[in-house]
Amino acid sequence: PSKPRPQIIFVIGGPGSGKGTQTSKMARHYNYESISVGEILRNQLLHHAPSDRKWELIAQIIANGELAPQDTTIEELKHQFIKRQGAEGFIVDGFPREISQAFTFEEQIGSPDLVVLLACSNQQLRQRLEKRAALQGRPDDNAHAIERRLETFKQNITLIAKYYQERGLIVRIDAERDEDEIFADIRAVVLERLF
Ligand code: UP5
Ligand code: MG
Repeated sequence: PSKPRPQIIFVIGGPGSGKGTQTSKMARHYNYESISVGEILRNQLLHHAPSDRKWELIAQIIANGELAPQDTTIEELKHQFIKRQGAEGFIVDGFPREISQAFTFEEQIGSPDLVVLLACSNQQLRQRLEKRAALQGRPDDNAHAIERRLETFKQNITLIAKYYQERGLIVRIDAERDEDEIFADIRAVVLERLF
């Protein structure tokens, strides 16, 4: 019998909502591959010379809290799926960021089986990112970029959530709690929906 196709779970939410934190927990727990589009883009920036115009522009976009060009994002994502083919499942952290990305992913890779939306107030998101900024300092964890990231998220989430809601794929999780409580809810949802 042919192998069932891999499960694809999207984890979306505002900046600082815990996408990275929960994606790592999920990938470990289910032995799925995790793919963080933001991290891939940040990594690429380190591997291209400052004279590379395309990546120089993307560095500016990210530092401003806006969205990288869709073609680049999808190409990077596709590359990761190909590189890790054979995985039983994928947890995708921080994608899609706009509705057209959702459509393109579906055309070129496939449909997600579940979309986890981590819901958190802007006030809580700001607090978490400011705290992280003081400790680590990601280039986009400054006051200006944080506000732009919040706005970019707000502009796009309504259509994305509506689209997956209509197809019964999205589950909204209260992400303003302890990491482990959130993860317990996610496990319950995954168990109910996918296993
Ligand atoms: N933390 C986590 N969970 C907590 C909890 N329950 N209670 C208290 N604290 C909690 O967590 C953020 C911080 O909060 C950490 O310090 C953590 O310990 C703490 P994290 O798990 O990192 O949250 P996450 O949602 O991953 O936050 P992140 O800052 O990574 O979100 P962004 O959406 O801003 O970042 P991302 O890397 O996804 O994207 C960065 C940029 O890349 C985008 O702005 C955009 O410019 C670009 N991009 C694209 O253009 N296209 C894409 O498709 C993806 C990215
Ligand atoms: Mg993250």
